Amino acid sequence: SILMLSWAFVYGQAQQSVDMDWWREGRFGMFIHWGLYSVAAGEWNGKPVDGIGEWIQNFAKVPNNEYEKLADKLTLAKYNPEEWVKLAKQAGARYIVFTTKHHEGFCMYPSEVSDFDIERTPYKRDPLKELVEACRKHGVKVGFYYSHRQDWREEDAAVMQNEYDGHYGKPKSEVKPNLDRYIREKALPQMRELLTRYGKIDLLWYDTPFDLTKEQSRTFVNVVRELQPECIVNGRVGYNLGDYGALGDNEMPCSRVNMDLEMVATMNHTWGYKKNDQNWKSPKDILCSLIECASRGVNYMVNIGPKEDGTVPQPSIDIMDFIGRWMQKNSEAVYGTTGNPFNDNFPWGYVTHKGNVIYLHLLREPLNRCIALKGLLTSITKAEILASGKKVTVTDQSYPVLTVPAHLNYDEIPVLKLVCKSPVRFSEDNYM
Ligand code: H79
Repeated sequence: SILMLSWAFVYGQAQQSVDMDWWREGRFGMFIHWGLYSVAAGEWNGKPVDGIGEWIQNFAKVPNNEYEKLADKLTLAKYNPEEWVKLAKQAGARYIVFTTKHHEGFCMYPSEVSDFDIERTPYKRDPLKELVEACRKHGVKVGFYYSHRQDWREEDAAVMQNEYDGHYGKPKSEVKPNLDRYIREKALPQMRELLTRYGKIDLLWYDTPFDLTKEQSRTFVNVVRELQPECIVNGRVGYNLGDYGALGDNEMPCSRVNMDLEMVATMNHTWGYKKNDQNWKSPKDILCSLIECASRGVNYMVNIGPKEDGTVPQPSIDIMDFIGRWMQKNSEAVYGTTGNPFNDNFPWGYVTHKGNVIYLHLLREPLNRCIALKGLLTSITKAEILASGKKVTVTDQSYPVLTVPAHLNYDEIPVLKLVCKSPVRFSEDNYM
């Protein structure tokens, strides 16, 4: 679509100077948004504030000297990063990306560069260090989100259409941003902290490059290359300089793509926790999105927004558990696959494949329980339901026709696994 292309251009196509294998193989990640906005939880002065929760300071026009008081109430009282990592891992997610600093400017780790950091909270340790250790312990890759262009604490990183009078304690018209100063004296020094203190970091996730110059974006790539040469950089660093492209938030491509892309998605309508957003997508919807992404050849990173004490909202846990139960039996139809090799989309669901194997993910019963695979240039040697091993009938006409068993439970999204004689190839024209 035009929208997808535009995001791909803005946010960057893959440069691939680093090894992308684990990221491509993994296909599935878990995003964590946690900051002062988690304390506000979508309300200001007792009133609900519309819009994504991590933007609440901006939407409710809260001056910095009021907003910072939230730090007292970020208790982390039940913070146990191993539980987060286990939540990701049992669902089958292979990587976690954590907000070290979002647009609000608050550092979720002790920073020497700014005192607007975790040391203002009652928590007296470094939660970032503890999260990284938990990820390593459980073999989950770890990524850092860092808002490199927007930092609402800094006059020099103002995004003028968004800031408002009183934000910095003076009129907006008196703010003369010097973005280079912010980058030199805050953002890059903080990047150095993040990239030198925590051992190996697998992914750096920048956001909203907006009006950065190409040189400025390049410095954010370079600091990663210098300090962590194996670390993947996401596309939102700007100017096609990342290792993979990006879609918009919650944006799904509508056909297979032949570049490295990642969809980031919310489970409700916010990234940061909002107590008044109970508009959750269903577990099946989220699982379908993961599968749809895989069928487009795209990674899927789904977000959780923990509360200020570190607990994860129950609907998010339920969603991750639901995905985990499916992945336990069907993960080979996701990991290491590439997208739908057919020219078609299908009314019954999605297709992934790798090597000699095709996976048909069945969201609903095919018409007459029949699936015709027109244009397949190899023959099928084995066809079964992946989770149960139940055999599926294949009749060869000029193309294979499968008859799926009666009474499959489509709420469980059964996967039909087709082993072929040779690597899967399709005719350019399925209808000849
Ligand atoms: O961290 C999540 C979002 O907070 C962040 N990206 C994901 C992963 C993000 N920040 N900005 N954007 C995405 C672009 C969206 C900007 C908008 Fe707006 C916020 C559109 C409406 C609200 C800024 C303020 C532009 C118009 C009003």
